[in-house]
Amino acid sequence: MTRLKTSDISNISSRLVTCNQELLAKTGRTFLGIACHAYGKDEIQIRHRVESFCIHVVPVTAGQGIISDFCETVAAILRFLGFNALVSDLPDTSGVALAFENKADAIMMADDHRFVGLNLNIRSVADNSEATGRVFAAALDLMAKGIENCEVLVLGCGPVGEAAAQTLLSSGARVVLCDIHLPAARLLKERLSVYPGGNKIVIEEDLNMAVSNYGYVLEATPAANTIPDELISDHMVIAAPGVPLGISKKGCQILKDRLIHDKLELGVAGMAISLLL
Ligand code: PYL
Repeated sequence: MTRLKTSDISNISSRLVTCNQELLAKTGRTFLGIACHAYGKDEIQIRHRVESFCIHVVPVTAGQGIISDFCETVAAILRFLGFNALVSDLPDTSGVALAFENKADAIMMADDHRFVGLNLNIRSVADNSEATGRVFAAALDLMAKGIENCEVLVLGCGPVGEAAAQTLLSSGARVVLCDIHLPAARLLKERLSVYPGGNKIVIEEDLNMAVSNYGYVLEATPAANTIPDELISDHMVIAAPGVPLGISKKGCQILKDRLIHDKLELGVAGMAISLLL
């Protein structure tokens, strides 16, 4: 998992309104709407519930320590979605204890290995990688105006790619897996074979060949420039949760409204909605 830098996230809070409008133009839904679509929830009902749902974002000093602006940005995204969210005054154990003592409904916190949401009432866990893959797959479904029976190339077979592939299968898409580490693609194909449509999963071993052949791509790799500019076609639609973005600035200009990417927002929205379930 790529560790975010403050420079990756420092402008997120100030651009939430703009990014929300851009998502609306690309998918017909907002951050909240896409997250509700990902989890099959009615947006109107969710709107009524979010403002009374209290989430404490707890800084974690373990490992490489705190990333400046990380917790503040997570809380800003949650407040933008309508949640009653705050950054705890205390980190680590003290922050967790304070959330319980203040009867918070949930905690969100991240060490160097996992970023999770914890529902303190029903003891559920929302994992950022799983939620991110699920929400970006839902965004691709919306951009495609229904991904059912479409072939989708999933680049990157890690936790985010796995959640995305599973969500795409459940949406009726025909999933094609590609990873620079072939055993990772094979292992994921095996794990997904138990789901409806999982037995039809195809593995592409040549990334450039794969990118040239598919119009819908879910880019979930931790590498920059995964998709070379010369392979980006006029009909391509890409949802890219991978950090850093696997497409160059020139590639983004070619794709324009046919690309969705962010480094934290949609994943946090998915985590929050999954905590409400
Ligand atoms: C959650 C992000 C998404 C991509 N990489 C993940 C990452 O950067 N994880 C590390 C987060 C550390 C947060 C730090 C703090 O400020 O509380 N412990």
